[in-house]
Order: sequence, then structure tokens, then C-alpha cells
Amino acid sequence: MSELVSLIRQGDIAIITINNPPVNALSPGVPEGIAASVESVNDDASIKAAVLIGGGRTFIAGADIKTFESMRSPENRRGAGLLPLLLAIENCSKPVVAAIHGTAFGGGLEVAMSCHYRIAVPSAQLGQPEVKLGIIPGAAGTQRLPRLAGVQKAVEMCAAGNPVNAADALRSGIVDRLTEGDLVEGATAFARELIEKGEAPRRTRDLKTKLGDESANAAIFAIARETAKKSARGQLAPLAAIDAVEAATKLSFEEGCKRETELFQQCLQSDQSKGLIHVFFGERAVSKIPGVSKDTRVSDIKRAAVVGAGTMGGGIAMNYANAGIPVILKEASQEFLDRGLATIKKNYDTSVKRGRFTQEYADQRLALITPSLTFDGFEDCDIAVEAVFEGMELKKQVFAELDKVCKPGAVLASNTSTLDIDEIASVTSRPQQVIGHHFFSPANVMRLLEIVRGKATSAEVIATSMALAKKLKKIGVLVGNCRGFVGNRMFAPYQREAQFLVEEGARIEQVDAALYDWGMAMGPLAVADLAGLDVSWRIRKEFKHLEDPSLRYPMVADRLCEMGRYGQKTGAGWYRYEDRGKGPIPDPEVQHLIEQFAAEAGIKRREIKADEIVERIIYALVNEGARIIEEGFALRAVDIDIIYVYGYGFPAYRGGPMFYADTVGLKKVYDRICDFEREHGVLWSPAPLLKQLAEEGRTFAEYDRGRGGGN
Ligand code: 3H9
Repeated sequence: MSELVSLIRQGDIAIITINNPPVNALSPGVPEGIAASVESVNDDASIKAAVLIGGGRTFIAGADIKTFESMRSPENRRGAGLLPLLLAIENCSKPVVAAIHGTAFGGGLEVAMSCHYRIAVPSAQLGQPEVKLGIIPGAAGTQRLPRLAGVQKAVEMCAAGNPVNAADALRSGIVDRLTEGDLVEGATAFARELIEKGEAPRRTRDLKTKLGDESANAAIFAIARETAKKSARGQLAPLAAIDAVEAATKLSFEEGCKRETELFQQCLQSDQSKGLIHVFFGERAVSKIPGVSKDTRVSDIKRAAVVGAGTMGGGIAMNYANAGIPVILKEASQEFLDRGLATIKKNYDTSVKRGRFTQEYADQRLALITPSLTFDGFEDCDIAVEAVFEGMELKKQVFAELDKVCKPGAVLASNTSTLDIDEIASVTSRPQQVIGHHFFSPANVMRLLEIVRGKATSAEVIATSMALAKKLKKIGVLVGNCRGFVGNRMFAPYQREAQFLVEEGARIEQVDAALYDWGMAMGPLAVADLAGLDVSWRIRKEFKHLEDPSLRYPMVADRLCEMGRYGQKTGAGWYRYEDRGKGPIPDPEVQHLIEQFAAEAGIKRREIKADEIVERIIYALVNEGARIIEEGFALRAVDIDIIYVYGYGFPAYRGGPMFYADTVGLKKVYDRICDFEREHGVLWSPAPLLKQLAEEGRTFAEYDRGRGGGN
């Protein structure tokens, strides 16, 4: 039929195959190809049934997300022509069987549901993940799914966006049968049965029995809305998806589709969908590194070693174990080793209790971790990760030792969050093998891995680290070797502004609430308490000699540390903590301390509104981010966005700090930063790149594209 969609015949059954690698997205040409094939099936009297299948590794993974930008324009607002295609499939006069392997996601599941029957292999995944892109199903998914799977299931799948496996899909009625053997054979056998039984096409849109009754549905929708408000705080699409499924229960199929299209378009036009789609492509863009190609050699990491069994080291060892890689965990003393192992065990126990892992799985993972007080066995490891206390001298000692004991090709990685990788590498005979692997706490949970290249780090070690990140189920982002690298370098002015604001008159909890309500996972001062105020205090002391004494300095955090208030771990920091797991409690003693300090420093206190709090704190990120891009320590603006979304709790629906600045408009952001410079001085001097882009009327995304990167 076409290159993208082919039709072959097996006797009186037509096999329609979609060939649009890698994921058979419904790109231009694919819907047209399917429509033409269906027409042939209708027109050819000798064809009695059809099978629709995906070529390669999957069924259809959805609409082509790259086309969404053009779908935002007013002339293209009818759901990319998919609704008529699906009606054409459903109206086919011969039974059409969807044969599903890999993923039937989004528009892919919508296509499958417009077929009259569905058969899947047991490993298939089916889902309506659109809310993860800030949109809702736009080709009748919210209308057909409740007719097949019932209202409860449809609401869950459309509002949360999580896929179901084939067994679940069978139980809930989304697929009609599973086949263990060859999918084409299974599907043609199914089609043959339908022909022999003389089954007429069964149109999903005509099914009504699972649409439930109004009072039971009302409870389902009310609970779903409550859940979505909590689990997808601030997001529009999950609520819109629930509205659309509700429409399926109250309106005719045609009217329901109209309502779905309206809601789909509202979501598609939102900044939230732009932000989430930016993050979807960004996650993939960060793996593209100039100078590292598909041909760059990647070492297979089969055995690992971690030095340091503290919070970070233990979490890192768990990552390796969870990926099935045996790992030695080395500590200097039995006491620290026992403590580290006890924490690891507790983490696994918690996961078992919460139902994330079975006991057997947890036991297997734990057995992959070999505790040790010596470097014995390091000679067989393909990587050694140093995760000791954050201090240059100690790190150098460890690397000198690793250089002696590790085999020549081994990767030597440091988990430092701020220290100079080149200085660390200088004590080894192989700086090309040395790299930063900066994990984020808790290391077994947070998805970001900042991969820090030193000046000598080889392309092979970078490629190996990127591939390893994937294996560890992390998102690896390559950054350059500057103080704090990308994430923590930007976090310093972010924290600084939060502290200046409390000195200037905002309450601690007001600063945190402003950022939380704006979408951050936690407020900045609550985060500081969680991370431990002593950690950044130690780093500030290490770099004190580099500070310019004429610049304003946030004093209160140092004062809190001097008082032994290190945050949650000592029961007091910016807040007080009474019980572990209970929230922070505002502490009048700290408030008093701040007021006293402000008076001594001559800072005039005033009322500060939430908008200003957000601007001061978020624009501080943007300004530093722009400097980092210009200085080349981040490859692209999108790399910074991914770092902040996956490492710092930045709301994905705002796309990351640099993308968010694009949505506000760089001129507006730049002007505001100039205001701040006038009010607060040189710490706010605008980054030259920001100034340049603002003056040229461009965005960071355009800047990325102009340099051949980004989305
Ligand atoms: C939708 O369907 C809306 C409908 O209701 C209709 C409305 C009218 N489009 O992830 P990978 C690219 S919304 C375009 O590395 P994996 C991806 O960028 C859609 N491109 O592979 C990458 O490109 P590159 C609902 C897509 O095996 C390459 O394919 N569907 C799309 O790790 C390989 O991808 C979804 O949200 C796409 N739909 O994972 C599913 N999908 O090589 C989104 C992928 O240049 N996709 N690409 O970097 C996924 O979740 C994963 O890609 C999948 C495969 C699990 C399928």
C-alpha cells in the first residue's frame, strides 16, 4: 500500500502491517496508509477479515509527538485526523483484529480499540499515557476505553497515565485473548474463528454495559479527582481526562468525542503540555553528546565496587544491586560498615512492606552486595565509585589507592557534589579513566545522575557512564567540571535568595509555601533541612577563601549550624521537628534570630508577596543557568532542565527552569533581573547570554537548536 503501511494476504485474511520504526508512531502517512488498507479490505469481496499489526519491536506507541506543535495551530484542531480514521476502521464491514506486541500506547491503544477484537502477547503493555505529556487521549480513548474496561479502570488509566500489562488488559476486557506463540499466527487463527462463526464486526462505540450507573460513577469520579489533585498537584490534564471519561458516561458517543476534542485542545494549548513534551524529548536529547557516537566503545560493567557505606554509598550500592550487578561495599571500620548495611536492609524491608519488591527479590539484591573492610576484589571490578566524606584530601587518598588496586581499564568515579574532578584525577596515573558520578539523595530513588567530565576524561569513559546510567535506570546528564557542577552551582543562588528573602521580611514557611504552591516538590528551606545544613556549611567553609567579602552573604544558615541545628537529622534547622516523618514546625527562636540578624545588618524588613518570592528564587536559577550554558559547563539549556526536573523536584509541567523562562519570555525575565540588580546589587548582574537572547527576542530552546542540539 505504502512504505509505511503494507497489506499482504493470507488466503482470505488481510494482514495490515505498520512499518514506521522505531516505535510505529502515527506520523503523517501512517493513518492514511491504514485508511487505504481498510478501504481495500472493504472493497475486496474475497477478503473476509483483517489483522492490524505493528512491524518491528512494537504495535503503535501513539500519535507522533513531534507533530503536536503544528496541531496547536487553529487550522489543525481536529485531533490530527485520527477520529475519522478510527471510525473508518470501526465501520469496516469485515472483522478487524488488532494484534498487539510491545506497546499500544496513546493513539496506538485508540487504534486498537477501534478494531473489533484485540489479541496480545503476554509481554505487551497497553496504556493511555497522554497525561504524562500534559494532554488527554484525543482520538476517543476516553470514550472507547470505559466501554471496554469499565469506568473505574478507564479513569485510572486515563488520569494517571500508567500502562497495564497484557494479563490485566485481558481481565479488564481491553483485549479478548492472549497468545503465547507467534503473534501473526495467533491473530490469523482468531480471525479465522470469527469468519467461521460468521461473527459480525463488534463495534466498541456501540457497547454500553460497562458504562455503569450514575450514582456509582459519581463516587468513582469524586475519588479520582481527589487522587489526581494530590498525586498530580497543579496539573490540568488528569482532571481534564476525568471530565472526558465522565462525558462518556453521560453523553452519546459522538457528543462524548466532541467534548474530548475540546478538552484535548485546551490541554494541548497549555504551557503545561509544552513543558511536559519538552521534558519527554529532553530526556532523550541529553543522551546525545558531541564527540560520543554510537561507535564509541562502551565497556560492559559486570562488577562494581563502592568506597564508603554512608547514606550516599549505600544508596549507590543498592542501585548496582537492583540492576543485577554484583557490588563490593567498602568501609574503613566495622562499625560504619554495619551501620551502612543496616540502612540498606531497612530500605529493602520498607520496599517489601510497601509491596514494591517481593522478599525473594530483596534477598537476591541484598546478596549481590558484598561488605568489605579492604580493597580485596577491587582488581576484578569494572568500576569503582568513591562515596566518602566531602573533602579533597580524603578523596585524593582514596583515588591514589584505587589507582593502585583497580585494573587498567576500570572506570574510577567520584560521587563528589562540588569538588574539582581534575584535582582528584591528578593523583592517579590514568586521569582519562576518572569521571564524576554525582548521585542525588536518596540515591536509590532519585533518577538524576550528573556525569562530570574532567579535562582528560575519555570519550569511552563518558559513553560507558551514559550507558551505565540507563542500566541503573537513571537519567545521565553530562556536565562540565565547575564548582558545584550544574545542579549545585545553580542551587547556591537559589538557596541564597530564599535566605535573603527571610532576612528581608518573608517568613520561612511563607517562602517554602510560595515555591511549593508554584509546583516545587518542597520549599527551599525545608529541602535544606532535609539535605542537612551541615553539608553545605562544610562546603562553604572549604571554599570560603574564594568568596568576595564585599558581597552580601546569607549569615543565618551558618548561625544555625553553629547552634548545632543541622536540619531534620538533629531535630532542628530552619524548622523544628518533633517526630521523624512528621512535618516541619515553624520555630519562633529562628524567627527571632533572623530579626535580630537583620537589625544588626541594617536590613529593612518589609512585607513580601508570593509572586516576588517566586521570581527572586526561580530567576536566580535562570540567571546562573544562562552563565553555565555560556561557559560550556552544560551542553544545552535542555540539559539543565532535565537536571532540575529529575534532581531538584522542579515541576516537570513547567519544563525545567530554562524552558520556564522561555515561556515567561526572556525579555521579561531579563528586565526583572535588571530590577533586582538595581535593588540588590552585583549578585544579580544579568548573565550576558540572557541579555543577548532577550535583546534578540529569542529563547533558550532556539539557542539550543541553533547549535544543533535540544528538542
Ligand atoms: C497520543 O498518542 C495522543 C493521542 O491520544 C492522539 C491525539 C490526537 N512520537 O523512548 P525511546 C521516539 S500522545 C514521536 O528511546 P524505548 C523517541 O523520541 C503519545 N517520537 O525508546 C526516540 O527518538 P530518538 C502517546 C517518539 O524503547 C525513539 O522514538 N504515547 C514517540 O526506550 C525511541 O524512543 C506516548 O506517550 C512518539 N509517540 O521506549 C509514548 N515515542 O531515538 C511515548 C517515541 O530520536 N513513548 N519516540 O531519541 C514512549 O513511552 C517510549 O518511547 C516507548 C519506547 C515506551 C514507546
